[in-house]
Amino acid sequence: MSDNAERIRLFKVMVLARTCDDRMAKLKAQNEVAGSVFVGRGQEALSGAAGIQLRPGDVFAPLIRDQAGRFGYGETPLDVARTVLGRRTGPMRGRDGNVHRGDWGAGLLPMISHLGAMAAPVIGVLLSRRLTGKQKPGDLSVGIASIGDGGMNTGALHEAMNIAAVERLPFILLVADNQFAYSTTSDRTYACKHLVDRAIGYGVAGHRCDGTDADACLATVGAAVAAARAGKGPQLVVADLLRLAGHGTHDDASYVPEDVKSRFGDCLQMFERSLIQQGVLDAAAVAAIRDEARRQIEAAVEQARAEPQPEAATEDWSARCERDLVHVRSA
Ligand SMILES: Cc1ncc(C[n+]2csc(CCOP(=O)(O)OP(=O)(O)O)c2C)c(N)n1
Repeated sequence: MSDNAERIRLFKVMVLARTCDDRMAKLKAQNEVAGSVFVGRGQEALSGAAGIQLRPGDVFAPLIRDQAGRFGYGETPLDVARTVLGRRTGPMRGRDGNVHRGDWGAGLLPMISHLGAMAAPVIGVLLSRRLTGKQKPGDLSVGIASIGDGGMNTGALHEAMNIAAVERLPFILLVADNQFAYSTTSDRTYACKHLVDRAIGYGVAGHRCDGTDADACLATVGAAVAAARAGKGPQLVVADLLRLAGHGTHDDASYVPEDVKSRFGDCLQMFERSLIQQGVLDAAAVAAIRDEARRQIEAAVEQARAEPQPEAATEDWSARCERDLVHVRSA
């Protein structure tokens, strides 16, 4: 089992993500958000375990359910609030859909699409690092791309996995198999027994874990990251879980049958219970973590609300602006 400091770090990131997601969903319900809001309820353990095991110099391409991973990797609540509320002070300067945010300089790639588009950019960064002599053998910087079970069936994803395997890049594909591709059930999405079996076909290492068990996620993602860093090539991690919400706030997930719901617990509740039962945290410590998360998210929302939205007539609409280019030059 991971050490308790790491477990507490993961728990804090999960609480912060859940608090943030709930707050953004409420802002949407209050009509303060243009576009939809997507939440990662039920997927925080896997996502957070990935985010906290990356280090500066690594690359992370999160998807729409990865607030926990984003926070674990260093995204701030203020960047979230500014983007969701469309403020020009945000990382995408208020010009982009609220999940399409990132920071190239920090190795946090802005999402192009939820459907398989992010593996290739991560692999491209890793390959360029090798070709420009920036990798240290035996202690490689690694890249993680998140994907859902639906996205696993897109052409771009297969091409990216193939070249990652051929080049033996330090790439980890993190698959949240949440039983549904939007509302399509897994038996209508793929025919192999389990998605981890595809590792054999790609020629990469495969790992499987219970995505509702935070300790299992820490151990499994940790092993995959360590193997990639050591030069053992791409790693496929598939976690079994259920998203405990709709695809986005516009979807009530009424297509999820009760018997499926009863098979999967809430990773955050279960982790809290086991940390308390094992004496790692007590009820007062948990309450303090929750209060601190609420304080941080409220402060970010209040600050973002007071800031300006972009001015269509005067905004620089070019894809990259001077601020982005400064990051790239210094990378
Ligand atoms: C290129 C592209 N094709 C189709 C869509 C529409 N779409 C959005 S999410 C989704 C299914 C995603 O399934 P999965 O990866 O399992 O994620 P989940 O929402 O279930 O977590 C589809 C078909 C899209 N966003 N982009």
